[in-house]
Amino acid sequence: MFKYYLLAGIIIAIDQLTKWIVVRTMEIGERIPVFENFFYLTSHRNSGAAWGILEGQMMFFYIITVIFVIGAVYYMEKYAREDKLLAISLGLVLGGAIGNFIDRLLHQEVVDFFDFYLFGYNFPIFNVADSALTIGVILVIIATIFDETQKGKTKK
Ligand code: KNH
Repeated sequence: MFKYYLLAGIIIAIDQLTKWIVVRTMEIGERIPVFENFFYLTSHRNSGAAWGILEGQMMFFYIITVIFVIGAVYYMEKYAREDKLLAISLGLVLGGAIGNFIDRLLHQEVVDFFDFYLFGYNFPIFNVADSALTIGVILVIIATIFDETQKGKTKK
């Protein structure tokens, strides 16, 4: 059980460390090309959620994040023993949500720096916490679907 909280803790540490390095070494708006026309490190701030939606609605983000965290812990305590994949994905969601929560609590905005141009489209700049959240949510969906199919088979 504990190792999934450790995973969340590692995500939070990596997220906060990378954000700290970006804040300390880059000006806002500064861009470092990693792979020309594909991947840049751009120092960016976002006081909203994905695509800058709900800009500045910090109280909303605090409430939603607390719900995400409580939900993740509840399901981790409930299901982690029999479902490793679900536990790992909940650890990712937990780490990601807390990572952005720390930024919102301290600075009322989130530090972003992964800047990808996919087929000419500039995907919103994101950070380690967003990556953990997105991968975690996708894995939760996969784990849930997989469990449903497993239950379906054993029922017959
Ligand atoms: C991120 C997005 C697609 C779509 C949402 C759902 C809102 C709750 C609080 C959080 C939210 C979920 C949680 C209010 C970046 C704990 C950039 C965002 C998403 C999700 C739609 C900034 C994250 C671009 C603040 C998943 C966003 C992006 C957040 C969730 C892609 C398929 C991430 C990833 C990897 N981050 O949610 O500026 O816009 O860092 O913190 O937002 O608000 O791509």
